Amino acid sequence: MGWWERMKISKVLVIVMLMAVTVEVSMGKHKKRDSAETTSSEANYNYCLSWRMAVESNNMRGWRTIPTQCWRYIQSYMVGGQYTRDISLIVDQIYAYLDDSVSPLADGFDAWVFDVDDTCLSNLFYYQAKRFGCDPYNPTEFRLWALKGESPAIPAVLQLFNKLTLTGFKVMLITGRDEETLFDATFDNLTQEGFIGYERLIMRSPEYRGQGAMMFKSEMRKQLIEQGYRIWGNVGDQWSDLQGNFTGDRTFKLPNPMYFVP
Ligand SMILES: *[C@@H]1O[C@H](CO)[C@@H](O)[C@H](O)[C@H]1NC(C)=O
Ligand SMILES: CC(=O)N[C@H]1CO[C@H](CO)[C@@H](O)[C@@H]1O
Ligand SMILES: [Mg+2]
Repeated sequence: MGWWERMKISKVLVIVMLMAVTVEVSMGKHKKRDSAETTSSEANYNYCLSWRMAVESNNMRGWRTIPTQCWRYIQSYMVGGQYTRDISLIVDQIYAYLDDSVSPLADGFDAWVFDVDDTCLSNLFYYQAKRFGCDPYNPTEFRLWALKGESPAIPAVLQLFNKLTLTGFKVMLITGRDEETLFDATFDNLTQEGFIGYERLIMRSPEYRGQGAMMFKSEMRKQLIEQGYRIWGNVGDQWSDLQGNFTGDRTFKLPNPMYFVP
């Protein structure tokens, strides 16, 4: 082999080595970038999980929108199965409570209270278009949605509802929805979705317009108590459904990380 041939071989070797180094360096860069991305998406997930827990435990109040960075997290929570599993675990607790600790007197005054929106009927379709709560609450648009009456039942809650009505409980649906404009749509939608056989659908009549949900619902429950009802249980997706006066012997908070009703 002459010097010229050797030079050619070593040139090729050098080029191959350079290429290998280049590939390795760029792969290293990718690896670095991937792990940086993973870390930041993990951090985001962890933050949004903390945020949701703070909301559910009522440690965070008066919030108007979910953080934009949690849009996808809340979406995946709501439609990916965990929301449904959380509700079903809570409803199981209610069945256990009914079996172990409730002794209805069967005198026609054993009552149970449910909220309507995102307790009996799901507004998930509406909130899907609102980036799961990243967009601020818009009362006009929500009213239009409620008028359309396209809210499906939350299946585990409907099952519980049926068990309660069949075993003689007087089920009271108490909602902050406006009675004058939304009674028909709400009543029809509940009926179509299978909520049949309840005792009362209590809505916000004109004199209670503008009153906070906790005050309004407390007042409605007070009237039930004054009429002789015993409220064994109270189920809602907002803390304002469950706090205040005459809250019931036990309250059950369903998850709702999409909006906050004061
Ligand atoms: C609860 O009852 C007390 C005493 O009647 C009243 O002052 C208060 O405003 C009530 N709270 C609510 C949230 O209704
Ligand atoms: C989902 C569902 O059953 N929607 C119904 C609610 O009630 C209205 C009437 O007010 C029906 O048009 C919807 O189909
Ligand atoms: Mg509600």
